[in-house]
Amino acid sequence: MKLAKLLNDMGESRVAIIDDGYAIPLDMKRNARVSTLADILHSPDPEKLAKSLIVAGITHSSVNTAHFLPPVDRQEIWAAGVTYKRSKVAREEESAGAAQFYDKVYSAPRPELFFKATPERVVSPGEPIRVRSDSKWNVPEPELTLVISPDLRIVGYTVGNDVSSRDIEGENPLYLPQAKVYHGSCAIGPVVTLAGSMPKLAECEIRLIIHRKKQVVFDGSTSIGQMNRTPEELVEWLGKDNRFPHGVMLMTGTGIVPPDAFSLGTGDVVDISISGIGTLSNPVG
Ligand code: DO4
Ligand code: MG
Repeated sequence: MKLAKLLNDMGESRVAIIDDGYAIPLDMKRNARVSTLADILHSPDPEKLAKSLIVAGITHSSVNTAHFLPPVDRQEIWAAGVTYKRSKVAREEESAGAAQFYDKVYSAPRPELFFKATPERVVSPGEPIRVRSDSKWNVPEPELTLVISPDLRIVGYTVGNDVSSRDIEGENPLYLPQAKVYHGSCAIGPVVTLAGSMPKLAECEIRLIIHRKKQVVFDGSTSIGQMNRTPEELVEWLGKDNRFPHGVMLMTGTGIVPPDAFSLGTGDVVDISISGIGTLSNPVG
C-alpha cells in the first residue's frame, strides 16, 4: 500500500491511499486517535488502519491532477553519507585534503550521519528545489529514504533528494552543514510505500534523470543492492543516544553522482525514481 498527503481544492492537507493511478481520500475523523499521516504510519498495522478510514462510495480522483505534499508531519529529516562506493570516490575527488576521512568512514563501523532538514524545509513534489547562491557546483542526490517510527521501526520508504553543494563540502568537511542544509535543499515524496509492500530492496533500482531545456543532460541509475550498509544498521546508529518522539526520516546516501563538469542550473528538472515507490520530480528554482 502507498500513502500520501495531498492538498485539496480548499487548500487543506488530506491523507490518501494511492492505488493504480487514483487517490482514495481517508476520513481521519473515523478514529479519534488518528489525525496525521504519521499517526497511521507509526501504528502497529498501518495498512489495516488506513483501510478502516476509507469512506465507501467516495469519489477517487486521478493522481495526474493531484497536488502532492511531502509525506512528512513533525519528523526531523536525517541523512547518511558515503554509503555507496560512487559517493566515496566523488567525495575523495572533490576534497583532496580530506580524502582519507571519506575512505575511513566508508568502511568504519560508525556511519556518517547528519541532520538534513526540519519539516518546514522540505520541498513538495513538483515545487522548486534550490541551489545555494554562494555555490558554483551543485548536484541532486537521489536517495532511498526510510520512514521510521518513534520506536525505531522502518515502517515505509519514500524518495528523497539531498541537494548538495559540492564545492562547499569539498573546500572543507567542516562546511558540510552549509553544503547540505539551506532553504530548498531537501525534497521528499511523492508517496510512502509501506514496508510490507516494498519489493526486495537489493533489487530495487534508483534512477536519476536531469532535463535541461527539455533535453536529458544526465541519466544514471544504481541498485540499492550496491549500498555498503543495511537500512537496519543505519537506523540502529541513528537511534543511539537519540530520541525521535515524532518519528524520523533517514535518507540513505547517494549511489549516483553526475560527472564533475555537471552543476544544476535554474530551470533544470530533476526526476528521481525508485522501484516500488515512484518518481519525485522537482524543477530547480
Ligand atoms: O560527506 C558528504 C555527504 C555525502 C552524502 O550526502 C552522500 O553520500 O549521499
Ligand atoms: Mg547525500
